[in-house]
Amino acid sequence: MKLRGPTAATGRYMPDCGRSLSRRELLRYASIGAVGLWLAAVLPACGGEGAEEQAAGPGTSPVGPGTSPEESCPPDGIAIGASPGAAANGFDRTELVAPAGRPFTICFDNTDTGVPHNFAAYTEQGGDLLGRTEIQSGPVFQTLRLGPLEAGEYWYQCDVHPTTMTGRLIVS
Ligand SMILES: [Cu+2]
Repeated sequence: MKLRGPTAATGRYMPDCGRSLSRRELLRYASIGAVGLWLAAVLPACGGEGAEEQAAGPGTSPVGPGTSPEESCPPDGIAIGASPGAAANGFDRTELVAPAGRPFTICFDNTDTGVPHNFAAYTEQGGDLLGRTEIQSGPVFQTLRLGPLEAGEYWYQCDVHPTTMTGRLIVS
């Protein structure tokens, strides 16, 4: 039997989501040693329950969701950015307004190439952490789910530059 390379196998044999493998197919995958690669390729694509956990591995952000580069900003996302020079000049916005009583998403666009930043929200300056993105060098796009928060004034900063990159988060 002629063996196929893993790449050819994943490309050719990727089944439709939801279709279970026959015993014969399983044996074939096992025989070419491509089961692991096949699982890695198919599970995330299927997006079924549990797939995310199984796909998570080394390199996955420990800070939570929202750091995947291919993730996009939802329509009601709140945008904020860090441009080149942000370490000295701050975020491109020093005030954000968010809705009270329901979760919302911060969309943080770090376009500061080679410079690490993050977005972190606190109850107040030096207060309790509400949520933060991973510290990563730009260019990187991150999202952060926050809330629900009670109406009031909160604090956000970049944890790398907490004296220059700061702002007020107004929840109303
Ligand atoms: Cu920073």
